[in-house]
Amino acid sequence: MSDVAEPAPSLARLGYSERWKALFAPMADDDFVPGRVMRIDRGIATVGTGAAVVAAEPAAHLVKTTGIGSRFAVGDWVALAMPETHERAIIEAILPRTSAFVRRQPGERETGQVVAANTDTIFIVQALAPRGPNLRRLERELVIAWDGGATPVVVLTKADLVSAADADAMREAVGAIAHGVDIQVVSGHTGQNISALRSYAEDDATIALFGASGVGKSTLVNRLVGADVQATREIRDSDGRGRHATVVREMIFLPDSGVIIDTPGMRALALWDADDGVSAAFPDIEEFAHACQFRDCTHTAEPGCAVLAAAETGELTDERLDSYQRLRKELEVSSARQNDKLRAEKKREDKIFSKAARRYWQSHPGQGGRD
Ligand SMILES: Nc1nc2c(ncn2[C@@H]2O[C@H](COP(=O)(O)OP(=O)(O)OP(=O)(O)O)[C@@H](O)[C@H]2O)c(=O)[nH]1
Ligand SMILES: [Mg+2]
Ligand SMILES: [Zn+2]
Repeated sequence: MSDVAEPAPSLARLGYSERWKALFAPMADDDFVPGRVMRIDRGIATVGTGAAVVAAEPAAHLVKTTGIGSRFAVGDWVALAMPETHERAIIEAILPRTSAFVRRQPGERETGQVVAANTDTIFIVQALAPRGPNLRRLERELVIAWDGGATPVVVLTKADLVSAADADAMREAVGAIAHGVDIQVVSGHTGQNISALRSYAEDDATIALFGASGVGKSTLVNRLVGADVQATREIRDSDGRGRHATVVREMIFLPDSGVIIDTPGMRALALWDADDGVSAAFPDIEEFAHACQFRDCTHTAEPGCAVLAAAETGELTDERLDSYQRLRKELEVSSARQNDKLRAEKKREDKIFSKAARRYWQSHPGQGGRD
């Protein structure tokens, strides 16, 4: 066993609540200790156990299992075995999550990827400058946040680069999309409104930051911490593209209470199984939909569709309906792909089975097999 860092944060500081205590209790007997994944680096987790901070790797049974419940993410609570003879601790189980930010695994169509787990609040960060918030991306980010069970907050940063009037106008445009969501206009450079962000960290809460590369996530972390703990991109690039400043997902402790998970900017943000998220992100459309004639109305061409009627009268804007339809369509396509994959797997299994069966009947003639 080797310790990675010191001093170790206490379990309370890591957010170990009654819930986690209760979930962990049945495992305490097996010489496991509870811990929280603070960082992941090339498949190796850095886990805080209260007593220590240790490097850990997943047990073989987790590696063999597919599905997002068996892939650990930053923010996960885990049961660790700490074999004396072993260089690293072993993650034996991942406790059931309260929330997860899941996107489709880039480069793979049929797998979800948990970007952060067990966060109370998600700061969806967008920059007010140079181009202003990307509303299409924001819709997608909101869907994923809602779907994963954490409360999204839209953080519009770099307010120092725009006039107050422009900031107001952009905030209003965002408000038209982000229904029922707090919107905070801040600056990582001047510190404007940072105290409002700090309030989400009360009671040892966990916050995660999401947003495109260069929007200013790590700069906000440094402001919240009050020190330059995270590297930020210092080279000025006018087109906002360029290298990622942050390369790993990592939990950072805020001064008085709470932790914040900084993440590298995500370019690809494809939806994964997020039906509930779409419903939650479009409460206005769900409201109209109650009055649709058909319960399974898709709001595309059905008679008696209350959503289309609302679009007709202008109660619902065309852009809003378009966004909704676009996201639904994307989910349909991705779930059809998942089904294809399941069908293919089933077919393969059937084939293996029928081959084995055929061999069996060949060697056991006259036992009721097909003839
Ligand atoms: N004027 C101004 N510049 C900012 C502000 N926040 C960040 N920046 C600048 O924007 C650039 C990117 O900031 P980062 O904090 O590194 O962005 P990031 O979102 O962490 O980027 P990745 O780690 O690549 O995902 C840096 O040059 C920052 O100095 C702000 O509030 N105002
Ligand atoms: Mg960063
Ligand atoms: Zn309808």
